[in-house]
Amino acid sequence: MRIDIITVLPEILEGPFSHSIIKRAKEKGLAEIHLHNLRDYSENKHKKVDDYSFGKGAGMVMAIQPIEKAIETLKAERDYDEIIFTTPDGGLFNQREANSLSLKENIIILCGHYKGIDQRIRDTYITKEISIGDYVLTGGELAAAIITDSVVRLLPGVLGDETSALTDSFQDNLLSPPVYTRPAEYKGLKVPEVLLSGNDKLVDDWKHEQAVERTKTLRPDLYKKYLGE
Ligand code: 6GU
Repeated sequence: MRIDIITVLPEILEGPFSHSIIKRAKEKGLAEIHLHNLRDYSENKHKKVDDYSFGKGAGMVMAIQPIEKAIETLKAERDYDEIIFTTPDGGLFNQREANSLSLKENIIILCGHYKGIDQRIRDTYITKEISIGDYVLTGGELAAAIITDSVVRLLPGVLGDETSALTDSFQDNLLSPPVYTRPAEYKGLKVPEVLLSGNDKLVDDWKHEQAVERTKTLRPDLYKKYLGE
């Protein structure tokens, strides 16, 4: 899978993709992540990418020209399955969306900034608008990092068997059960007996029970989905 991210702040996104699992996914050739500095596409002599908004209302708006050039340049190279814009007024991102994006071949993520982008870009190019939660960030870069991370870890071969995405929280609308490692007793704190039993069926039943109980208590909204309500 290839992900092209268009941003005015590529520096922010260099860190998140240079470590651990995502770094390894890139090295194995399972994911290509390309950062594009929007300023490089500006035809303005000062490399400006924003301008005052028409009508009343404070705040700068990301202009059409650099974004159009960036997107058209990429589209000339390959077809894109999705052109995503990160914005607080987008649809809420969740595991289902991550699963769905992980099946695409090529996607563009355009990071929002300032007071938004010229609506004509949204009307012309954007196929999906995504928000990562009901709060406001200074820009869409962290959202793009979150989307990319959650999608790349789902690609076949990225996670080993023991960390398989199939047992994730949210995969079946349940939180994960508690986990323990050695020692079996630490300063009087004991690991639940059943986990030491060696009885796979008992262990699986216990884990499921715990997952259901946790979800009911911590995420009643998710519990309703689990029950199919
Ligand atoms: Cl995608 N962008 C910004 N600026 N704020 C957000 C967001 C995105 N998602 C939640 N808050």
